[in-house]
Amino acid sequence: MSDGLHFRTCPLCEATCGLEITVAQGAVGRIRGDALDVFSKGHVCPKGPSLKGLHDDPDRLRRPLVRMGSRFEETDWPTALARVEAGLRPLIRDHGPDTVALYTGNPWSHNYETILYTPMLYRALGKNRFAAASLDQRPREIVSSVHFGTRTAFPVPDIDRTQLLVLLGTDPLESNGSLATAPDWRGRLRALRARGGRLVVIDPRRSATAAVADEYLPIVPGTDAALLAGIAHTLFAEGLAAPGPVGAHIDGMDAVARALSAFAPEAVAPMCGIPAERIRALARELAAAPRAALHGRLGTCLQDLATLSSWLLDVVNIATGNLDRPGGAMFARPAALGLNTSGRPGIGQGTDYATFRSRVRGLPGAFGQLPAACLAEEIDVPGEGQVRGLITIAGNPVLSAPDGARLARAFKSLEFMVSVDIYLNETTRHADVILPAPTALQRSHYDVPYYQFAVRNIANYSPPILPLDGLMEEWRIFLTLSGMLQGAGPAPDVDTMDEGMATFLVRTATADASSVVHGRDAGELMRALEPRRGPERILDLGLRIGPYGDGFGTREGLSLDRLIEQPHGVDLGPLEPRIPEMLRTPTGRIDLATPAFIADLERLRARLLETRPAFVLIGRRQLRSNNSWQHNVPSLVKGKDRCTLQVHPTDAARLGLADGAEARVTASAGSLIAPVEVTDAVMEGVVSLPHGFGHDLPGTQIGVAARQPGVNANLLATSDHVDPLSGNPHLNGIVIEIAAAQPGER
Ligand SMILES: Nc1nc2c(c(=O)[nH]1)N[C@H]1C(S)=C(S)[C@@H](COP(=O)(O)OP(=O)(O)OC[C@H]3O[C@@H](n4cnc5c(=O)[nH]c(N)nc54)[C@H](O)[C@@H]3O)O[C@H]1N2
Ligand SMILES: Nc1nc2c(c(=O)[nH]1)N[C@H]1C(S)=C(S)[C@@H](COP(=O)(O)OP(=O)(O)OC[C@H]3O[C@@H](n4cnc5c(=O)[nH]c(N)nc54)[C@H](O)[C@@H]3O)O[C@H]1N2
Ligand code: SF4
Ligand SMILES: [Mo]
Repeated sequence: MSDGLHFRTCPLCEATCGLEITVAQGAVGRIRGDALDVFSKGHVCPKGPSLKGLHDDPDRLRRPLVRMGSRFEETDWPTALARVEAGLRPLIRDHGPDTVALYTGNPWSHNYETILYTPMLYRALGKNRFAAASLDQRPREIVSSVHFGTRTAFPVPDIDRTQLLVLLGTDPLESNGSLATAPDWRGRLRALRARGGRLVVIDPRRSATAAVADEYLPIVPGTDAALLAGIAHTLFAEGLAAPGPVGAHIDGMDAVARALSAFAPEAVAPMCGIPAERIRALARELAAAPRAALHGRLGTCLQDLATLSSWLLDVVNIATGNLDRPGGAMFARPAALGLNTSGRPGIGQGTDYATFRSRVRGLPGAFGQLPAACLAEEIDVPGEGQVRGLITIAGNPVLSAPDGARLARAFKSLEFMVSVDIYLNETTRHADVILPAPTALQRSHYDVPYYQFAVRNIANYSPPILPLDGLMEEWRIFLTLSGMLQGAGPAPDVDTMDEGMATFLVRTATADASSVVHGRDAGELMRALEPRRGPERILDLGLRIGPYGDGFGTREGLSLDRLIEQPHGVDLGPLEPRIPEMLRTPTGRIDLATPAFIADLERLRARLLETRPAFVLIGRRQLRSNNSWQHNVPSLVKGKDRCTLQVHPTDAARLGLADGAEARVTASAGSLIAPVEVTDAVMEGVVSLPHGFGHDLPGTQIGVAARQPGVNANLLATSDHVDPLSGNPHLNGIVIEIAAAQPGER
């Protein structure tokens, strides 16, 4: 933590770019791409350098806030924590652990402190644990847990070696990629085409990525399962299904082929809007390509056929022989493998899908969490087990989840709410106490989750570069909350809890017959990890017992000390085949014919006959934005209004909507007015509005964002409309009506 040049991984999105940061007189100077970073080689997007603006933002919280009537007042940590304990502990004591809910948001996953210490917090709570994952990749996690036995075993498109890349519902040139960690998608896609490969993008919107593709296929929102069923049908019907070497580890292919018999391209084409000949040809191209990868992301996950779509993505990658082959869809081998701090299957690992359900609607839980779509009703519907207290960590569900207005009312009705966040925003304004988190520059960093689905195997550790300035590390906040909820008072002995967790993990490793440290003395290993504490000690353990680790002196290999010597990261090479070694299913095999997925084909079949609504709404991401929370940095929001409603010219003409005019958009859940952007990038009958805006709510402290507030797209989304298998909300393809707004209507 000194003046000079520092190198660290940007934690803002999944791409893990290396940054070069100048610090002078204790303040952040210039931030630019680290040209020597082994993975990103200097690439950054505009958000990386904005870490300076985020850190220096005068609106950012630097001291705990406690509610005094309708206002907040700054206070010291002991006072704030005592208030939290006095608010939450009696609720648990009197009503049981289900009465306090937890919501963890997206930045939670970009912070190894919060990830590694979540199981300790989970231990203090009941079943009402929610996460942004259930507004995102939950369907993919469910399919991965069923097929591969691990929730986070995501088949990653091997974009650096493939010859045919088909992207479905993902726009990496704006989002920088998802569940396929790769800095510089633009450069990698250019390289794909330069080596004679092809890029096909399937999206209802001619996205930035579609604009650089060899072929763009518009698809009706919410119909990916139909398209994928048509592709898979062709593969089976034409005898093209050939899984290759992984076939020896797969069961149920024939049953899947039979189950798909009703989904010939001619049957699915009217629903998805892609001609039957093109669907059939795409199936043949995928089968014939020497190396091909089909990658589906957010567009396929936020719809009511999402789990079915995720399942069919695997079916197609497997049937075309591309699962686990170089240039196909592969699995990373993360260096800190085995960092399952829960110490038991279920959280992070395993197949604990639908083993418990939500109180009000009976939606299925997964991996120790319930769908965020039922958070509001768990608070506002009275009865035994009702939620009365809430902890939010790095989340802004009032803007990011469906039914935001109902959520806001529900939060207001809570007996006690505490938020761990860096801003006083749309969600945290409802808290009784806000505990400020350090910024990315004030903590160490290692991408525990994202290296699990990187397109190369990479390890890169970043030390903190700025002091905590009186803030509390988030792992200490987690342990404090965990202890106080379990009755240890407002200031639990966090160091002893941490010692207990590390000892437990070391003992688990020494007892594991497959571990490199099996049979070793746990005390000796604990001493070898001295003097580290907190997430750094756990990371050192994970690296040393991981696949490239030094095994605590038994071989040459990685340790945290070795990573610290390599500030630009360590490149552990391209992805390598991992089946069957990585399979963690009870049978050690991949069963493709899961009854719940096959049964869900009935819903798709019924849908094939429905008429398409006149207008549906989808979202979009924008390079200079990040969900709801980076709109307070002037360098990112300058320029034109980005929260526009994109409408196709033909629709605009029919509706009498001019570019820049205001349109009223109405759905069953609500109504809003947004400025129109006429563009043929969207399909006819499809309009697009980005999410994460709507910063005009009272009681926040995000002055820059409030001056360009935009509208909250999720006011049009209802939490009632979900994918029944995952509980994910249907946010892409919301049925809407649209009309010119009357003058003065806003
Ligand atoms: N309509 C529609 N809705 C969507 C989506 C969509 O595509 N369309 N996308 C969905 C997806 S993929 C996701 S992941 C969710 C995201 O949903 P959320 O995670 O609930 O929303 P974010 O906007 O990411 O909110 C992040 C919060 O973390 C705070 N924060 C930032 N950095 C830190 C930190 O270091 N520590 C702490 N403690 N707090 C921090 C921010 O101030 C903010 O309050 O939204 C979902 N909602
Ligand atoms: N700049 C920026 N980067 C981000 C984020 C951000 O908010 N801003 N958020 C981060 C997060 S939390 C995530 S999860 C990732 C997500 O990363 P991506 O999965 O790449 O997400 P999007 O860019 O929203 O791309 C989704 C695409 O799906 C399309 N789409 C909508 N409906 C459908 C449909 O029914 N079918 C198909 N086939 N396509 C559809 C949309 O038009 C859009 O182009 O991005 C991360 N990176
Ligand atoms: S793409 Fe941008 S936000 Fe994502 S890691 Fe790189 S610099 Fe950070
Ligand atoms: Mo996300």
